[in-house]
Amino acid sequence: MIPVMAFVPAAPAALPRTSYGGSRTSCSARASSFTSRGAFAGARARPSRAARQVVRAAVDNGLAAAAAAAAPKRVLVLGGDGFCGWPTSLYLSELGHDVIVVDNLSRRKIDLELECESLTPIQSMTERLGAWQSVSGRDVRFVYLDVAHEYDRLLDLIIREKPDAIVHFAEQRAAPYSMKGSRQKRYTVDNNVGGTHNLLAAIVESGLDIHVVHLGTMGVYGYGTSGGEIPEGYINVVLPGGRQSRILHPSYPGSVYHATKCLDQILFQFYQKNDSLRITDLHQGIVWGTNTAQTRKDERLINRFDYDSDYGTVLNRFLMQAALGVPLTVYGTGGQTRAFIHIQDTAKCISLAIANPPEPGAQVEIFNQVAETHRVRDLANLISEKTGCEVKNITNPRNESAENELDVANRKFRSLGLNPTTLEVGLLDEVVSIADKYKERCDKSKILPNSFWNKTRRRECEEFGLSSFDVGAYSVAEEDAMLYSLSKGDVATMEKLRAVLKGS
Ligand code: NAD
Ligand code: USQ
Repeated sequence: MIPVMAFVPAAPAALPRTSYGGSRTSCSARASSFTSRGAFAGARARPSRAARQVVRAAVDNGLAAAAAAAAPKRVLVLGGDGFCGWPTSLYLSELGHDVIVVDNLSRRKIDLELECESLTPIQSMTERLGAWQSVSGRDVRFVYLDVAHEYDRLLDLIIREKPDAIVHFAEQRAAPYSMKGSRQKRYTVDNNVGGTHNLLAAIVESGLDIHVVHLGTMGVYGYGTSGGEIPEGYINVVLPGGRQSRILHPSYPGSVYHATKCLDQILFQFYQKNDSLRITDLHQGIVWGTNTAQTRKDERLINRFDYDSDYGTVLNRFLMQAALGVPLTVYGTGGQTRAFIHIQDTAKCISLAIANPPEPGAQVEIFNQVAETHRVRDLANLISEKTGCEVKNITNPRNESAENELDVANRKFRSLGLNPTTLEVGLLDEVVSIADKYKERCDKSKILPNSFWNKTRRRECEEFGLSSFDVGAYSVAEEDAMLYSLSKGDVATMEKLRAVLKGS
């Protein structure tokens, strides 16, 4: 008989020795819990009194991330050319860390495959790094390397550079792309699990003590499947016979992509147990926004912005659809609740994680990297009220719960001083204005879903007639822009052309 585990709610049990120790219900112990872990030592030594004072002052002033600069480290950023990796690399560089970006540019190659580019005009790595040097005076190096398939080069790099920390973003991260077909499913598993395992094996072979900071996902938990608040990584359970245990929260992935993050978790657990690797796994929610304080410094530093149905994530897609004046594409009822975090906070969280490695021998540290949760239809309605755009419910191409609740603990980052940005109207405006600025680069044929979770979903979407769903119509703003350009700004000509267009 298969023993049945009873899942008990995350008890406010004592946090493991290596966790951040602050109260689970308030942030009042913030500064002390931050400093008491030897935050910026990088090494195991307790930081000096002066260093602790710098840290305490920084945290008290809400500058937790800046405090990380108290101990600059050498950091490899795997996947540092991507949406999260690029702004994070610049942020870490600005804090004084010695940053080396490692990337095989596979995301740019997938742009070619999908025939859809970032809405924003991202520059080549050489251009990006040159621009950063000229605005900041800091050097960030770049290594073109495939983490999943060039093990020997990865090992050599690690031995040569002896990084203090390696931030691991280098995975295929789109759930729809991972469900497109068997080629994409196999690529996602091979790339993500192979890359993660190469990294862990190389660190062990190097013999160096390197802190791994990995970008995981909230999707490893399922969304609200354990009942009650989702704890940070571990859950207390009662095993058959009444035995109590604390285990990794059960995995409940909703796509091949999310499944690879579950497999990563098991690899982390094994390598920590077997080789005492120091690992932090960040279970991140959906990232929104585009630019950060660093990427705004120069147009050439602009971050990528995905809007297509494979790589575009829901909030950024809605904001961009609003800028284009096309209906917002709510899948199903829009009752899906998800966790969100702004891109600037992604970078801050990484710097906090780097500054706070687990003690040697400690279990894998897991943070929920989220700011807030929202239901998809509430986001659509909020944006519709703000911009006047239409909301359309279309058949869901995904196999997921139509409605779910989501309550997520995020106390660990908060106890380290993170005060995350929430969906303030000002920042939504900023994304809409970026989308508006580059909307002529949008290919509207890429907006509707074209990856389906299974045959039933495909058939249902075809029956609904996704292809007849009109995102191709010109919005008033687009029509104006087109007429203005054709008439070279002459108002009389513009009106004549408008009449022609209406008559046709
Ligand atoms: P992205 O696709 O924009 O960036 C990933 C980068 O990794 C790309 O530049 C790509 O070229 C590189 N890469 C992929 N495979 C590689 C390999 N084998 N070798 C070297 N480089 C490789 O994705 P992103 O949005 O920046 O996400 C980064 C990480 O954060 C991912 O692991 C993702 O799962 C996680 N994450 C992202 C979000 C989000 O909303 N964007 C949310 C939660 C978690
Ligand atoms: N959705 C819509 N309309 C759209 C796009 C999406 O209703 O036009 C819905 C989806 O059905 C889903 C929800 O919005 O229920 C979120 O979809 P998404 O594409 O924004 O996010 P997801 O596929 O979960 O993946 C993204 C990132 C991934 C990361 C994950 C974090 O691409 O790398 O791991 O967010 S989380 O969702 O918390 O697991």
